[in-house]
Amino acid sequence: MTENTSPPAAEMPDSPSASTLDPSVPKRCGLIAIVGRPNVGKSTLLNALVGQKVSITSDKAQTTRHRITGVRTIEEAQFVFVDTPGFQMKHNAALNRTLNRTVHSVLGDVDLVLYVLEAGRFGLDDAKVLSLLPEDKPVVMIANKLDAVQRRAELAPWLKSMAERRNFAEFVPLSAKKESDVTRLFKILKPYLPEQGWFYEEDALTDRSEKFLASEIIREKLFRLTGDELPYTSTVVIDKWEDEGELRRISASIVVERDAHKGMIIGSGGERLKRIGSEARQELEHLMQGRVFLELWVKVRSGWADTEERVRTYGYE
Ligand SMILES: Nc1nc2c(ncn2[C@@H]2O[C@H](COP(=O)(O)OP(=O)(O)OP(=O)(O)O)[C@@H](O)[C@H]2O)c(=O)[nH]1
Ligand SMILES: [Mg+2]
Repeated sequence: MTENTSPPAAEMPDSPSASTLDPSVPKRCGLIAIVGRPNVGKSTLLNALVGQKVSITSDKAQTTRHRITGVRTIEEAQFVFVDTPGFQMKHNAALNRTLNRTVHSVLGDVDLVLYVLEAGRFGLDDAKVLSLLPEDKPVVMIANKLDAVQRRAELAPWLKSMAERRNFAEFVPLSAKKESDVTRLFKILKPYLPEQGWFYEEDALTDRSEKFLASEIIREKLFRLTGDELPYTSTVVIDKWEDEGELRRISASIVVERDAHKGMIIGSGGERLKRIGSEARQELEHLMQGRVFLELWVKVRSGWADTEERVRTYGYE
């Protein structure tokens, strides 16, 4: 269940400061959406592209719940990637409607779409996502998890069949976990960025706050350390955040729908909750480069994912 959490930093030259850029080369900047069904590796790819973890990942479907922006500036080009929740059709609760709306609203604004699949697989859920992609935008097909493909020879006919489904701008089989693949992807994407000024500072990584990242990191540990028995509707809310010099005092609640779920998270003798807290604290200390005191609570709020109002209260746009 534990996974390597640090993404490979893409092997790109350090971006020169703006003042050293050749002024005769125009700046480029573009919005690139990352879409696909749940669990294909969208967030893993985003983190690899940014060179730092900005979006949480797990082997459970529907890990990502928000639109998350990750930024990478290389020489004159600023890539603004938008990670999205895996498009979901199975359930129809308010949470899912909200997640799907997020995907739709992202697609309206972007210059380019990365449509992520698992290499060699194209199911109904992948087809549904494909049918949502706008006709008038270039779409790059990413066949991810190439490292997991046993029979490479079968990939060529699969790619050919994919080419018949839509006029894709590019086909890129890769592994989001392989540094050289990620470097190659930047070169492929750069020509699609429009010539225009940058939207973010040169060293920006994300538009999300530390507080948001903290709640997400706790949710990641929760997802990774509980089995499939924990419904995906559990969420995390930061109740208190105090900076005392180098020390951060954070108090957070894990919100679940049933008493039984509360027991699963706490575990026997409180062991599981302790482990979630301690793994989250270590990662937060690494992210914030300072000591963190983390207090975790578990609360039951039945039906929170079923009403749109509650979903909004918990920070889903
Ligand atoms: N073998 C292999 N596994 C990968 C690769 N990329 C991602 N994964 C794994 O696939 C699982 C899902 O990754 P995520 O990045 O969370 O997937 P996602 O598409 O963002 O999922 P949702 O947010 O739920 O829509 C995790 O267990 C990753 O470690 C890859 O290139 N190779
Ligand atoms: Mg994700």
